[in-house]
Amino acid sequence: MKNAMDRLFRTHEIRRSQECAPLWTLTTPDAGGMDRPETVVVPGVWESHPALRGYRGRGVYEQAVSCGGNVRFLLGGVSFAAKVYLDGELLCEHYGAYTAFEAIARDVAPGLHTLRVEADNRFGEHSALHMPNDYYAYGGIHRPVLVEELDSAYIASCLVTPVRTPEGWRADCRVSVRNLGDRQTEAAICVCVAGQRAEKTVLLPANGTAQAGLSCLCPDVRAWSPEEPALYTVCATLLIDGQPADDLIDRIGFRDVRTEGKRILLNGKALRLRGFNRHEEYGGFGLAVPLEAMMQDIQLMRDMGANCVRTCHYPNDPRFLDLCDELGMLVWEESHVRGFDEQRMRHPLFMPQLRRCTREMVEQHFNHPSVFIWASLNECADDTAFGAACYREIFSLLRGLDGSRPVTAALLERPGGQVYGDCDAVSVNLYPRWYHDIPVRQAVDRKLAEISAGGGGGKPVIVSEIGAGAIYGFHDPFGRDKWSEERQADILREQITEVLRHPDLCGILIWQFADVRVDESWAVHRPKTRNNKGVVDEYRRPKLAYAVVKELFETME
Ligand code: ADA
Repeated sequence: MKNAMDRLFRTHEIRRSQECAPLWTLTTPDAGGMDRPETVVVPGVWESHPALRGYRGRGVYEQAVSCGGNVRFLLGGVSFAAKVYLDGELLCEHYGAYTAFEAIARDVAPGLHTLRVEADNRFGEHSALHMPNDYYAYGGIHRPVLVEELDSAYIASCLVTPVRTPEGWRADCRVSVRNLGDRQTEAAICVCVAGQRAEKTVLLPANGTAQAGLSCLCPDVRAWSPEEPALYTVCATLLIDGQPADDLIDRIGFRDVRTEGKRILLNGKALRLRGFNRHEEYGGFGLAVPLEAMMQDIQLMRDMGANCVRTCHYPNDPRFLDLCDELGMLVWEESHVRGFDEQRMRHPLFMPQLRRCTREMVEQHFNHPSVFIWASLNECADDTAFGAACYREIFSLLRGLDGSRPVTAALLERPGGQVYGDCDAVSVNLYPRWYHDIPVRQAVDRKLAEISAGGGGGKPVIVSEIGAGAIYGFHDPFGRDKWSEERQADILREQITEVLRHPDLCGILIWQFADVRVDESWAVHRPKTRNNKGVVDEYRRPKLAYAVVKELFETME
């Protein structure tokens, strides 16, 4: 085992937490799999292996781990359905590739044990969110796996809301502690934020969870902003019988976000969003983007003058969010769903699976100061009564989980939307000059009129997607045929110029940062089985549009 690398800083001083060693044995028992086990690297997706490029089935990962006592396995992301076993005994199941989950084994005899993780990327009725789509549903353990040895209780979460008061910033902490023991126990919770401390005694119910709210006034901290991304450490400690039993360390930033009229304000200052939609994918590594590549993506986006990234269409790796916190890159994060009509939204598992993904996203990524807005339900049926009710339910879930950030949804470019009035900021995906030939300004004004007529007038409006496709290396300087780099650059020039000069829009997110693999069922409209609207290709080689985006993002207000 090695030191945990699921975050980019140390998360425990007391809890024994380590990352599983990278080599696992992978067996692929279903049709199209390999006839014998192979050694693979975790985190990774099995599509990286030449024999498993298109494998859709189960992948059984095994590794011997040395542990004992109360053991918690924390799996950062398994795509997309998972079962976790220790020595053959099922510990837990989880659905959804993009959020972390835990598997707990109590009173494990100290020594070597077999950890087995079964990942499954087969589509079917059990899966309402993952389906053949305009991005690829990979298979495997694509984020780090931790092994933790716990005391009789542990800190499950510590969610911190920064609050601006007349006396300066205050950190409101909600700490959740889970008791693994059969007896009710008294414990003390202590939080330390930017050097300020607060403490509380709680009663932990037998085999249950207790919550405590603690606040620290932090008058001397600096605010977090894209220009000056000041970060502070928050450390929660659990004491049982006066002895340290567990801890949880995280990083926070002090800032507030709210909407006022047509603007989104961060620390009272209007945001002008210039950014990208980014799928979590890199060339041959699929969903398991190496840390260095995450960093390079942010550097490339910043090089083009971007200040914002949208994690389309699902929650991202917390290491990517750590980097955004660190570098002052604003993040729009959304729970996992893309482009469902009403029929799909009526799938009996749709709302339960979406609710769960949404809840996990907010609870796991609550403390990242870079996340300035929550979203969900990209391009679903916002034009029917049933669909609109789903939007409203998810918005109210988001607001209930976190009242400190605005909520939005990227809506389709079509009339009849019924939820403009329910969003804090209205977001629209527009493709003028690509899917249709209406001039950009006209398409934007038409949509703004619809938003106003549909109850969203006077709210901030974000162009959450806009873009055009180009195949890397295909040039047509004279004819400027579709799919040429020249045509994409032309279209992006008009799109960015018109959006950034429009007085009623507060920002633009280009679709998209990099080309991504799509499901084969999309290939007829997606040359090379890729969504080719990236400004860079899947290996981050810049297309001509790169220079256009850079020029406009750097020079236009
Ligand atoms: C949509 C969708 C994206 C992508 C894009 C496109 O708006 O949200 O996932 O499919 O269109 O390339 O057409």
